[in-house]
Amino acid sequence: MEKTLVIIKPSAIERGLIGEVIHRFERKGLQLCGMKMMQLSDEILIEHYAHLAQRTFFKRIKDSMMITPVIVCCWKGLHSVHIVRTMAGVTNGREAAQGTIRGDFSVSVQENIVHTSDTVENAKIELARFFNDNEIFEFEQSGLGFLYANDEI
Ligand code: FUP
Repeated sequence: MEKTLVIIKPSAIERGLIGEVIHRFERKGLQLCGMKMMQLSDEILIEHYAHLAQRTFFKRIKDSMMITPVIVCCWKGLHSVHIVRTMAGVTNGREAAQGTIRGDFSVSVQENIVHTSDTVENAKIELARFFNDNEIFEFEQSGLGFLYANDEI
């Protein structure tokens, strides 16, 4: 099963939305298999946002990610990368659909509550960036028979 990274950003920490975000993925049926609070550094953000390094807003987004500690989570499930990204909504909170995390809680492009991995390949790279191997836990998710059909997993 796939694993994907969610970063609960300072915009969520400051606004008391940590539980709300976790609750949504939990209720969906994904398995939380790693979670920790950490203070991000310039170094890790330069790596994480390398695809935006040439953009004028690069420093602004890096700074916004260091205002408070963040919470990094690993969510596991069939097609979890796609599911989590869809539940987050599009980048701009003003355009994100109602019912998505960004659509329900953000009115901003930058202050958009969560980061979610965009592809399976990037999820692996990003999980390795934010977690040590011993911080991701492999354990059986109870009630799998009520989450999936036999031939789905
Ligand atoms: P996403 O995958 O939805 O998190 O979006 P990106 O990786 O493209 O962007 C990373 C972060 O940069 C976003 F969360 C917000 C910020 N950003 C801006 O502030 N302005 C932009 O035009 C694009 C992204």
